[in-house]
Amino acid sequence: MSRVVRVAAAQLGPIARAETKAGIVARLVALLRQAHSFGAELVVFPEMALSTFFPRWVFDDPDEANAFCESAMPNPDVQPLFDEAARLKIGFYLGYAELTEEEGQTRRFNTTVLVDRDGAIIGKYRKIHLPGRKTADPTGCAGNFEKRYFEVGNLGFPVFRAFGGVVGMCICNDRRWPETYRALSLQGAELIMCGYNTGSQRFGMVDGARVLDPAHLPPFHNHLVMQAGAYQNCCWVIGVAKAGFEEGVEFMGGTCIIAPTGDIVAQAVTTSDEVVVANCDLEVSEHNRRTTFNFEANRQIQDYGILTAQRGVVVKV
Ligand code: CDT
Repeated sequence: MSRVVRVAAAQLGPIARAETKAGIVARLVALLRQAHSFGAELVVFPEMALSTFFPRWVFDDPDEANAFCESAMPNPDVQPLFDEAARLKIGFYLGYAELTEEEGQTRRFNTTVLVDRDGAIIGKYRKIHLPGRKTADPTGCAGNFEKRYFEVGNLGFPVFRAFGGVVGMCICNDRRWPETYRALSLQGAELIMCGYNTGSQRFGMVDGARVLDPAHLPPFHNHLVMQAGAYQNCCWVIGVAKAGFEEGVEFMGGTCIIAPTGDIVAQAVTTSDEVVVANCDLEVSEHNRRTTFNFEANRQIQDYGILTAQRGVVVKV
C-alpha cells in the first residue's frame, strides 16, 4: 500500500530590501503555478518568504523591524497567493515575520502557516530555536540578530492531519536540533517542512581572530541535520532555502526533499527561484517504524539530567 503526496520545494532567490510586496508575491505565485504544472499538491516556501531577511541588520530601534512584518495572514498584499492556490487546489507552507498584539503587548514571531488546498489556514508554527544575538557584535562574526526582534515561539511543535497524512513544521535553525524532529515524530508526523535563510559562510573567533569556517561545512551541516532527522524519525523532510546574494550576503541553496531513508530524492541546482518535486510516499517508513525505530518498543527514556557543567570543564566523578 502506498500513500503518496506530491510535494514541491519552491526555493527563492534573494529578496532585496527595496523589493515591493506585490513583486515578491508575484514571484511566489509564479513558483506556485510551476509547482502545479509539475503535479504538486503541496508547495513549501522558505522562511521569511515575504521580505528580505532583515535580522541581518541591527536597527537602533527594534521596532523598525515592524515594516517587514505581516500583522494579519492573509492580508491584501498576500491574498493573490491564497486566491491562486485555492483556484489551483494546491496547499502551501509560507514563512513570514509576524507582528501581533497578544496579552496587551506588541509581539513579533518568526512564523509559518500551513494552508490547505482550498486556501484555508490549517495551522501555524512560531520558530522556537532563535539563533543569533540581541545586540551588535563587536567581533563582526555574527550575521544574525533574530533574538533582537523575535520572541521564542509559544505554540510548541504542533502536528496537523492534512495532505493524506500527519505533517509538521519547523523553521531554519530548528532543523539543527534533534528535539524538533522527535517532538513532531512522537506526535506521529510523517512529513516535516522547514524553510531556511542560512549564510553560505560562517565566522568564528579563534585565539582572538575572526576565522572563516571551511567552505564545505555550512552546506554539509545543512543536509546532515535534515537527513539525520528524517532517518532517525522515519519522516520525509522538505528543506527549502532562500538562496543567493541578498543585500551583500550570500545565502546557501541546497533546497531538497529527503526520504525517511535519509536519501535526498530531489535537490535544487541553482541559487535562484526554482521548483523541485517528489512523490512522497508516507507509507515508505512503515517498516522502519515497526522495527528499528519502533519508539514504543525500543526507546529508552532515562533521566540524563539537565546541563550541569560547562563544556570544556573537566568534572571529576
Ligand atoms: N535563519 C536562521 O535560523 N539561520 C540560522 C543561522 C545560524 S548560524 C549556524 C541557521 O541555523 O541556519
